[in-house]
Amino acid sequence: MFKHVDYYAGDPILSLVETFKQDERPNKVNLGIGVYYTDEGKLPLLDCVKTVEDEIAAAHTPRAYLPMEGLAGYRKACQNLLFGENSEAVAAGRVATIQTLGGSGALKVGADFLRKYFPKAKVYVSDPTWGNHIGIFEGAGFEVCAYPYYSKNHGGVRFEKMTEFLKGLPEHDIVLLHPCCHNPTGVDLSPAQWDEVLDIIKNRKLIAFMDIAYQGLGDGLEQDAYAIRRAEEIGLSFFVSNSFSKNLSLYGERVGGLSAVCPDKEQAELVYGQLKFTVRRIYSSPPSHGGNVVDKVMNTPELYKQWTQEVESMRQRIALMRTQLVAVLNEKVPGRDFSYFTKQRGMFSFTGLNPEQVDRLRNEFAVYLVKSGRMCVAGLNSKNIDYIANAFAEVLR
Ligand code: KET
Repeated sequence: MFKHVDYYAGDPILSLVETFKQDERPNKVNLGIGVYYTDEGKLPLLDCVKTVEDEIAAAHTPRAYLPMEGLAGYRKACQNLLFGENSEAVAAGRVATIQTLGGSGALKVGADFLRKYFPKAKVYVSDPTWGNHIGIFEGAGFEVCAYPYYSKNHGGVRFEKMTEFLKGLPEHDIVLLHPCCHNPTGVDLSPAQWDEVLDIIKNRKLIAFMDIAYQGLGDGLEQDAYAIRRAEEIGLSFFVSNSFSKNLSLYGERVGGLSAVCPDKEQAELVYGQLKFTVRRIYSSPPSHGGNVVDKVMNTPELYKQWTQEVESMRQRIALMRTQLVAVLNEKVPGRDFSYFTKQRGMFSFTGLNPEQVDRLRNEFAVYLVKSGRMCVAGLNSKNIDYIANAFAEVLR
């Protein structure tokens, strides 16, 4: 019956987690998947989350279905975080937001919606991008192509090539953008560059799809939303997918959101209806536990404040690891410029290591990176940083 089924070789990021688990070497370090670990190398459960979960457990609430669109307080919280408390678009009812199954679920619902209403569009992702961007949009039936982004030569953005390319795209093609903490490179656009890119998107009538999975871990919660706020300000209609997996450390709860900024309230209502319909036809409604946790943390002033502090300390720890890594590498591998590690933002860094060097790190040192040379900086800590820098120095020699 199933002989014709294609073999699935596994996902390059997720498979690495499994291989890592089976590795018995005591000094092993997982710098593969985009997960934040504490300085003790542990996956944190945030204090604000603990407080809410204690309350939820004590209340022994029955588990009703959530509505297709998720919890109202949750959706409001997504809007506040992304567009700011004083957003004109939100106040005007022009933003349709739903709670989704993580950032991935948001991408999928958005992709299915766009495929239905813009069937002729092509999707453009940055070269390179998170692998599953391609998977999710191809899975929705789109042809996915790439726009120039990262330069291997200078480690920055090929900005002229990028803007030239975008200027050549036809109306209503879809451009996937990372508002902050670009995955996998860690190389972001500056605010001035965003202004230019968003103007092109507006003039060419392209559809921006902004995927923000690391808000708060780049330059701060507000700063990281620059591109989104600017897009609203210049009157774009666009999509935003967001994730609480990383900034609330709620990976397994599948907590994300999808927002569509529309030209007016009437269109937002139409889009909102179709987003709900899309959800109904895929998984019906989002999960309630994670939804309730996010809702309570975001809508209780003391907990919200505590959360912003907890995100800020994660952000600062990542930044500190970047500085320390550069300091150790400068000492161990003199004459090479490692400053790119501190220029990059967020959880990831493109190390510049080639696939053979990545293999050597794993085989000889039990240090796991994604084949592309992407490293999750949030896996570094004060105890393993010397070991890792040494291992890097060895394979770079
Ligand atoms: N967008 C981006 C840019 C992203 O890096 C991830 C996850 C997601 C969306 C998905 O978020 P979630 O809320 O978990 O559905 N990236 C990490 C994990 C993964 O590959 O699934 C990673 O790149 O390691």
